[in-house]
Amino acid sequence: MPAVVVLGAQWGDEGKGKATDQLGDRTDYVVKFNGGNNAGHTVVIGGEKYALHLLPSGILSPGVVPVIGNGVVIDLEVLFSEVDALEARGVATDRLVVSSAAHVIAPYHRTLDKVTERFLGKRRIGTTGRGIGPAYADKINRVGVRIQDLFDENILRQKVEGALDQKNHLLLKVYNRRAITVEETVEDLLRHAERLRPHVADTPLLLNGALDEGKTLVFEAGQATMLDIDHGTYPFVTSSSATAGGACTGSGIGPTRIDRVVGVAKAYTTRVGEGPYPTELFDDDGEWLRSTGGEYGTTTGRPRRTGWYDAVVARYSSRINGLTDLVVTKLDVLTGRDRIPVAVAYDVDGRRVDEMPDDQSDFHHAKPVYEHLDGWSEDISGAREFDDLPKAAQRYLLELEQMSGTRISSIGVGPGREATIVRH
Ligand code: 2SA
Ligand code: GDP
Ligand code: MG
Repeated sequence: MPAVVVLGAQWGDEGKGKATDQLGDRTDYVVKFNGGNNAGHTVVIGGEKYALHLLPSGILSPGVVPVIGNGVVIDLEVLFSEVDALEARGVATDRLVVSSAAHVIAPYHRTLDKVTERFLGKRRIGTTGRGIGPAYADKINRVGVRIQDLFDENILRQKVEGALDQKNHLLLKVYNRRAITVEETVEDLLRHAERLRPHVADTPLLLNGALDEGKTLVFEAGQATMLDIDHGTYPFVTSSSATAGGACTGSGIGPTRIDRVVGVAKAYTTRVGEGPYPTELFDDDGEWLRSTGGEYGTTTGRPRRTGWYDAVVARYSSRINGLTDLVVTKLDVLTGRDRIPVAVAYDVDGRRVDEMPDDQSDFHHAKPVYEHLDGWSEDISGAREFDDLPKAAQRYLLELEQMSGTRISSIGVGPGREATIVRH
C-alpha cells in the first residue's frame, strides 16, 4: 500500500486520527494536506490519550516522518506549543517536516474569524475561531504569507503590508475595531522563524522521491467530505479541500500515484457547527449518543450534534472520493439498543430522494427515510475478529456496507489502538 489517503466520510471526528495511527507501523510518511489547528484528532495508545491539532498523527509513531503539506494553514504559536507538549511527554518531534509553500495563520486571521462570525449573527458558520477561513481567503486572494516568506524580512514586511491594506479598512470602517500594524504582525510571525527553519523543505520533491523509492505514505485529511469547500454543505463548510482530490493539491503528488482511498465513518453521525443535518436527533436518543460516545469537540470542547447513520451521505462520500475502503468506527457506542435506525433515503417535500440532493435547499428540507436494523446488547469492546461480534452487529455492518457501496475493511470497537477488527 504505497500511497493511501485517509479521510472523513461524514462531518468530521469519525476517528481519522486513530485510523491513521493504526497504519503507523506499516508507514514511512504521514502527510497532513489540508486544514490547520481547527482539526482535533484523538489517539489513545496504551491508555495514554493524545489530542493532535496541527501535527500529523504520524508524530506518535517513532519510525514515521510526519509532514505538514503545502495545503495546510499553520499557526506557528500553536505548532510549537503542540511540539513542546509532546516533547514534555517523551514524544520526539525532530522528524517533523513542514512545506515551504504552506500558508501562515497571522493574528489578524484569528481576529477576523471571530468578528466575522459575530457580525454574521444568525447566519454564522459556527467556525472553530482559529483563523482558518480568513487565512485561506488570503491564499485565494493572493495576499497570503507563506512559510518561505518568514526567512526574508523585507519580503515578509511587503506581504504583510499587502495583506493588511484591505483588512485595516474593514476593521476600522466596518467592524469598528483598531487597526493592526505591520510591525506587530511581523514581530509576531518572526518569533518562531528560526526554530522552524530546520524543519522546512520542498515537500512535493521529498514526497515524490519517497514514492519513487517505494516508501509507504499516508495522506491524512482534516475535517471531512461534508465539510469540504466544494463538495460539502456550502456555505456551512470549512475553507479547504478535505476530499481525496485535496490530497493531491495539498501535498504536490499526482492522482495516478494514489493506491487506496479510505473513508472513515462512525456507526452513527455527528456534526459540530451550523448547517443542515438530516438525521440529527433533538431527543433523548441524541443526548444518549452524545454522552455514550463522548461527543465533544477535541479542539473547542463544543458539544457535537448527534444523529443516526446516514447511508445517503456514505454513498455520496464513496462517489466523491472514489473510496476503496470504509472504516466504521465507534460500533461499541451503539451497544444496548433494541433497534437502530439508518437513513436509506430522504423525503424532500413529499418526494423520495435516494441520492444526495444537488440543490442545497432540498438538502435543508430533507427528512430521513429510516430502515430499522436489529441491535445487540453484548459488550463488543473485546472483539478482535468479525466473527467475535454478535450476529446482529455483523448484520448491521453488512447492511451498512451494502447501503454505502464500499467494502468495510476495518471496524472500531473502542478508542484504544488495539480495539479494532481488521477485515481486509
Ligand atoms: P473552521 O474553523 O472555519 O474550519 O469551521 C468551519 C466549519 O468546519 C467545522 N469544523 C469541524 N468539524 C468537526 N471537527 C472539527 N475539529 C474539532 C474536533 C472541532 C471542535 O475534532 O472536534 O473541537 O470543535 C472541525 N474543525 C472545523 C466547524 O465546526 C464549522 O462547521
Ligand atoms: P478525528 O478528528 O476524525 O480524528 O476524530 P476525533 O479524535 O475528533 O473524535 C473521535 C473520538 O472517538 C476520539 O475521542 C477517539 O478516541 C474516539 N474513537 C475513535 N474510534 C473509536 C471507537 O471505535 N470506539 C470508541 N468508543 N471511540 C473511538
Ligand atoms: Mg476531530
